[in-house]
Amino acid sequence: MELVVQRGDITTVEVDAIVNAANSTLLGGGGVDGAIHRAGGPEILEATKALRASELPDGLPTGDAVATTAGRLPARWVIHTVGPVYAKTKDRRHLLVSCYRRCLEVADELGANSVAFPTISAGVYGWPHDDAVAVAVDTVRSMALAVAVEKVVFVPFSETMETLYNDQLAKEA
Ligand code: AR6
Repeated sequence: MELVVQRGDITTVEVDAIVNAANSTLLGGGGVDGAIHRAGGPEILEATKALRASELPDGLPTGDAVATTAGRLPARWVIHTVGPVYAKTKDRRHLLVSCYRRCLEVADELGANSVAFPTISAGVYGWPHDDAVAVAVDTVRSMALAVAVEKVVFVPFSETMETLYNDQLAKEA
């Protein structure tokens, strides 16, 4: 599996599937979720509403992932996942690990060869940036032989985040 870092707006990345850091309702929000729905158009919301009306009446649990169309985006699919809200007093790291695992499993089931990830939970959900990046890189690396996905693109939104990814990737696996 090839791992690359490409700073910028994830909605413009040309991969088979982009990951959305959504919330359990799957009905949209701010941050990267808002950007994906704006750029992808109403088809994505129609698809998430259909999921809510069928297999996910209570919403998507934290740590899980589900795919929809990507609407007008260059990608073919959006894989929605729900990161944990950071809380110093509770260890929710396993849920953040689960987001990356489940996204790659869903991508594998879809037959997606390339997947782009934003830094899940690192915005509104308050996860410390260095640890959010460590979970992202280490979990994806740990899945490299378990899935057929050939390329993962990490998409930091800022230069400081980009540096964190490059530093983490430079560490021994
Ligand atoms: N491309 C790449 N990364 C982005 C983009 C973009 N277009 N926009 C923001 N980021 P967040 P969360 C970065 O808050 O913490 C939503 O309202 C951002 O700088 O989008 O998992 C959902 O509906 C940060 O590093 O997601 C949920 O309610 C990272 O993406 C809640 O926010 C994640 O920030 C989820 O919070």
